[in-house]
Amino acid sequence: MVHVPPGITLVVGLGISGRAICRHLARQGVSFMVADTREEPPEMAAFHSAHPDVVVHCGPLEVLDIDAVEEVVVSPGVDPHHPTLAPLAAQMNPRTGEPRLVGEMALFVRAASAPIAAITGSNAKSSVTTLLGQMAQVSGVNAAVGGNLGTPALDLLAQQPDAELFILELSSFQLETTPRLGAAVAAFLNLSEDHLDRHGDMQGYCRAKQAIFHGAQHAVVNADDPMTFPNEPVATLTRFGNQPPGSRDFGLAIEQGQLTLMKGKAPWLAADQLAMVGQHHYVNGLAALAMGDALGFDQTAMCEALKGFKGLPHRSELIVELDGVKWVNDSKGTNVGATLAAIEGISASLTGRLILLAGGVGKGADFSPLAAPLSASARCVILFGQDALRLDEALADHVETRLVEGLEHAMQEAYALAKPGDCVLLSPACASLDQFVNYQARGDAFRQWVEQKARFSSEAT
Ligand code: UMA
Repeated sequence: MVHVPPGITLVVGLGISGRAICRHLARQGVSFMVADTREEPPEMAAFHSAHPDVVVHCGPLEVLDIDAVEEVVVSPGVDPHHPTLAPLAAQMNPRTGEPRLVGEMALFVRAASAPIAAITGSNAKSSVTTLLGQMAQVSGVNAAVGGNLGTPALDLLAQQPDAELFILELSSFQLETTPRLGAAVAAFLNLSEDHLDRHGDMQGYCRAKQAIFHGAQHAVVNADDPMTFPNEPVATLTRFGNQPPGSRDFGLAIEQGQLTLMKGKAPWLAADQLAMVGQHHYVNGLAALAMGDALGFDQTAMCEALKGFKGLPHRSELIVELDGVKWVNDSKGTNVGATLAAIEGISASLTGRLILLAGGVGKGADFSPLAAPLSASARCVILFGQDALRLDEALADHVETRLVEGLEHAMQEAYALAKPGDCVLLSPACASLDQFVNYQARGDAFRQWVEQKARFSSEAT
């Protein structure tokens, strides 16, 4: 057994968040030790030189005797239900009044002095977080933006100590270990199957995300997705969605023949003024407007920011139009809900058909919701990677499917099949880790292949 000294904090995980937790504890003068289940966590030399006196345990957690520890702070990628850790979640820490097992956001809430605007959801949370950050900037609000996206939340405290607002993207993993967030505005954008390998089922996944509302002053929820409504009382609430909105809510309506982003009966912005295309992007815009409005941002400034927002890489990103065929990179479509949103958002504006490239690690998801929209809009679905066969079983009765080895083969097939007016969409509905380092590498491979094709094609003409 390895004894963890009494009264200290144990940090579990030495990834991006774990290192940010360690830096935060060091700044606060708290004694801590670190454990990581991997025999060789990444970048150990850099860690030892930054924290020469900190003891690090690498390997199984089962050998740790953590009875005397004051608090355990787990990284988001570490399951708090691990048998060594789980008992501490049920015990109170008398100093903090919180469980003895928490995550990084518990430390953040204790230390932050500015209000928090928090965003969660299965999809689009990075887009809405970034967009709200740009709205804050144009409105003249000094906001620090990060969390599950970009800079870890605890590093923001040191990097922007004078921030007037923290805008944080939060994952279910981070929320699961946050006892009370106390956000000024908390938005739950949508819920569709993801991370069931960690949360067990949709109830467990939704429960983890609902923690975004603990102590919140204002909730922003999706009118079209009741699973996003708070399960606890929140003082005020705004809805956003696809339909004409209620009096204080945000939605879409036809005004003078044009699809328009509305607050109640007031038209705010015609959809065709947005740089991003696809109805799912309009709804993301409405979510950010609803949050900014609740935070008191200026309406004109918010609309300016929204008009200028081109979207994030790997999220329904138009790479090039080649021989009349659009090639769209939605590599961040790592779950069924994200891929559904991309299919529905893009196929509405196509004159031709969709060719979907999908596959990878399915994380136990049910792919059948993809069948109906693909049968309506797709020329073909080209499948690759670890769960290609599972996808094929769900789709083959409804749409033409082809099985190939990897992304490059899928792109070659798509190139041969596509006709002018079509769109080749990489939106895999799966994680990338069987064939790529991450979804960014998968999207970059897509981009490079298409850009090279486009270069050859322009040289040939
Ligand atoms: N790991 C171990 N043993 C350990 C610690 C980690 O095997 O002791 C493994 C985990 O199982 C995981 C990997 O190492 O496979 C990374 O886990 P981590 O907790 O160290 O992750 P970080 O590097 O700290 O990155 C995390 C988020 N990652 C996860 O939640 C898995 C990053 O979100 C986030 O940007 C970063 O903190 C900063 O806050 C990425 C992500 O994929 C983008 N998030 C998921 C999502 O968006 O769907 C939740």
